[in-house]
Amino acid sequence: MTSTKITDTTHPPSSTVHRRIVALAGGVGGAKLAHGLAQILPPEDLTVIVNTGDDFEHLGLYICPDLDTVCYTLAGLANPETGWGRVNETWNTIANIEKLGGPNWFRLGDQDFGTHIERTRRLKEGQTLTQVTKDFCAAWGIKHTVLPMTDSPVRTMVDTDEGELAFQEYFVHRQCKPRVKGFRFDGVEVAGPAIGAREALESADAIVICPSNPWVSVDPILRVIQKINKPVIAVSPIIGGKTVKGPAAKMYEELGIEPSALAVAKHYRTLLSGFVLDTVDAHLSEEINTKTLVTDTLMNNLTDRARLATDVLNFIGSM
Ligand code: FO1
Repeated sequence: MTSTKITDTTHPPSSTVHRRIVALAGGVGGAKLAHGLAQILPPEDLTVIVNTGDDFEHLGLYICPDLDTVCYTLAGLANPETGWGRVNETWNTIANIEKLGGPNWFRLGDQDFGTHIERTRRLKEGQTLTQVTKDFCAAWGIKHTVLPMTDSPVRTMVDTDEGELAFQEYFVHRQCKPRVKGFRFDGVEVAGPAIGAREALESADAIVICPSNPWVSVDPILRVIQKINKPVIAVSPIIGGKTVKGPAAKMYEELGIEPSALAVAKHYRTLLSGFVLDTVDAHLSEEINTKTLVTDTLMNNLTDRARLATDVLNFIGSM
């Protein structure tokens, strides 16, 4: 209904209101905004709760793609080309596995392998994913709090015309080729939020839903945390009818969802106090039944991340 255009995007503007924020994030897009928020907010004012529905066991290792993407991004260790995996990576281990006839469809780099080996060892020793993530963040110099959404196994399962597939099998191995009919988050009914997540949500001034896929990456988090009684501001991952990265557009079409910022706002409608959409989608603002901020949401570089985070925080401050 109300459209607020913030024009002063100097970083960090003296007017930026510091609030205690919980950010909900999936993979690459979510990680970028989380990084922007981390550039502005002091460590005690930002907790990032990350989707673990994409986690899977592969080559005997416990792999958490979204959690690693967020941590690598916050630590400045992410591969800038893919958004996932490590910068300055080498690929000797996966090449050797391939040579020996093992599976090579999930591209794990040598440094990344180290993360999965050490995480798997610690989990087998009985540590929780929350504890392991906390220790890894400390080792990587991440000062803000990063939490997996849960310490219980939740698995995003994709219902397709070729049967039900685990998420990475569908998304990476089969490159989204099977026709998708829906999603199921196996284990979500019995999964409680990770230790610290409930407290972070209770002490937050606002919840920011980062620009991650609402149906696949954010819904599992919302299902686990269940109740939110704080203002929620979502940033659209869809710009000009297109997803910034990845094959999600095909997924939307098959699910009968028109890929648009409007569809995202409708998806979150019961939760929203505010919605952030790109300038190219400004015309949709009037149709969105909550307060909106129209701004540049594309994050091509570090400055963009901080600028969008500043805009979001100022939007929250204006409420
Ligand atoms: N995505 C791909 O499309 N291909 C890969 O080979 C791949 C490897 C990979 C390794 C580690 C990691 O943390 C993420 C990786 N991803 C890969 C990304 C990831 O699987 C998806 O983008 C997310 O699960 C969706 O949020």
